[in-house]
Amino acid sequence: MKKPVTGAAVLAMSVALLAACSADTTDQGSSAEPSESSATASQSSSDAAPSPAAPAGPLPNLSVTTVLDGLDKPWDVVVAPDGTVLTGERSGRFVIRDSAGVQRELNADLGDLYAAGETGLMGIALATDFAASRTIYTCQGVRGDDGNHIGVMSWTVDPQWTALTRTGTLVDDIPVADGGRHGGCRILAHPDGTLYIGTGDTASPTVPQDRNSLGGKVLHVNTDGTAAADAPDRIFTLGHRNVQGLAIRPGTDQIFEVEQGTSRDDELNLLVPGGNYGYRPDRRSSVYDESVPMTDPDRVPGALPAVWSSGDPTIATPDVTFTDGEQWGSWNGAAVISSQQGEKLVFLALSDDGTEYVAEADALEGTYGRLRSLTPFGSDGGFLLTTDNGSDDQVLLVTPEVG
Ligand SMILES: [Ca+2]
Ligand SMILES: [Ca+2]
Repeated sequence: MKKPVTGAAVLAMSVALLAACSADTTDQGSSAEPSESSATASQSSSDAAPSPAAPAGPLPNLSVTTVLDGLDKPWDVVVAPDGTVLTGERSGRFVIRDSAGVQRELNADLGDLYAAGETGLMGIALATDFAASRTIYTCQGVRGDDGNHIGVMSWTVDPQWTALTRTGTLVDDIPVADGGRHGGCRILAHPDGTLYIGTGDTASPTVPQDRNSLGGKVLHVNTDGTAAADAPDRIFTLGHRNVQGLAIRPGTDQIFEVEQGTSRDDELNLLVPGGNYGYRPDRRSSVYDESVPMTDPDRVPGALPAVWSSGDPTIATPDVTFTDGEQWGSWNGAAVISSQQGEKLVFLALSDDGTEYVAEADALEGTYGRLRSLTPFGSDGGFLLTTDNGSDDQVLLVTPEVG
């Protein structure tokens, strides 16, 4: 697990990342303050942005209110322009809090949903043009005539928020394991209209490194399901274990991913087109070997190092978002990672280039049980958070207390 590093080390790290090398040789300072010694950095990194100072103060106190309750494993949550909050239970139910504040269920045909173990109704995203198109995307297990898979489909919702109507299928060939283990699956709707899709490796030894499988990948597709320009065969990045978090860092074009570690090393990764994130659990024939590292540069040459990892043991990290508002003070712009096993949020202040973290702080530890999904909410710098306890689960609104 890497510690916060100096500015010089951040520069060295960016060089290491560009060169696709392990970070193990990076000189790691003990101070979180930026260094003045960046003149020693190599020429290729001389125009890299300097690392920001670590946050000047402690994390603000958090205010938490309940938005939806009485739920059973709400997996994802989105907020529409009219203020409607939509969540979906993994077992197959859409629930909203409408703009009048009323909690109610939406009608939707989920008759072909494959819900088992970790798989079911998972990622939800509003289309970037939702206000005009009323289009919503889901990623979910699907029972098919030729076996089960995980699919990404489009729906429209009526203006009164009474029913979702399925309108198409974008992706129908993401693999799923019998029993649903490591099914992913997160959707990120990019402002440019394309979709990024984080998938799981189906607990299969060869899937993460197999370019003929959509498992253990981050996919990048257009809204008709075709490959985006930077994603041959739809594969944007590979070598992942179980991708359940995707987020754009505000004010940048940096896309971050979180994935679930084995018994250790949940990871936050900065995605680079074509990047291989180094999970290769096929050391023993036909065995899903989870004793391999989450990033294995020896067996996966060029494997990209994580920006942050949990170390040992895993805390189980299903999503990431970013603080976005002056209310967060010196923690504005930090990554926020949710934790199921650790029952907390982890805040990470990042270097400008996104390749390193410069400070870490925990919040809400042990307060709401297992925590799953994170979604930016509104103009007061808050975000929505779903719990993952299996009974009386909630969608919470978390905001920083000012002053
Ligand atoms: Ca990795
Ligand atoms: Ca999210």
